[in-house]
Amino acid sequence: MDVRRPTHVCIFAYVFISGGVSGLSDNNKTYVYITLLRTWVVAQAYCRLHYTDLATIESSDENTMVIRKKSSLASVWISLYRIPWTWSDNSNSLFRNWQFGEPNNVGYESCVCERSTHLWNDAGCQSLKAFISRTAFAPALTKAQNNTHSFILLC
Ligand SMILES: [Ca+2]
Repeated sequence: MDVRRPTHVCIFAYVFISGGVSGLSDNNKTYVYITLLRTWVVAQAYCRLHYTDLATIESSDENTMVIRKKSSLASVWISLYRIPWTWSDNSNSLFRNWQFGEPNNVGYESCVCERSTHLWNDAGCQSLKAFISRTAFAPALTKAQNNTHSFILLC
C-alpha cells in the first residue's frame, strides 16, 4: 500500500442558501411616512428626491401597508391626481378606496389624500399635509441578514 495516498477523500463544500425578503408586497414596494406638511407637488418632489415617488397604492394589501405606516390621525398625500385620475409613477392600477361621496371636487380638488378613516378624498393640491413615499425595492440588506453561508467538511 502506498502510504502517501489518502485512504479517504474529504470534500469541502460551500453551501449558499438565499434567505429571501419578507414583509413586502408582490412588487417589493415599501412605504415611508413623512411627517413634514407639504403641498402635493412639493411632497412629490421630496419623495422623488429621497425615495422613488409618492405612494402608489395598487391593492387593499398595499393600502393596509400604508395604514400601518402612518399616524392613525393623519391625512396623507398619495400619488393619485387628475385629470384624468393618474398615478404619479404612471402605474395603470385601477385600485381605488374612495370615502363615500368622494371624489366630490368641492372647489378645485385635483390631488388625493388618504384620510384618518383610511379612505380616500380628493383635496386641494395646495393644502399642507403629511405624505407617504414609496420605494421600489426593499432597503439593501447585508449579506448576513439576507443569506446564509455555510462551509461543510464531508469526509
Ligand atoms: Ca373631496
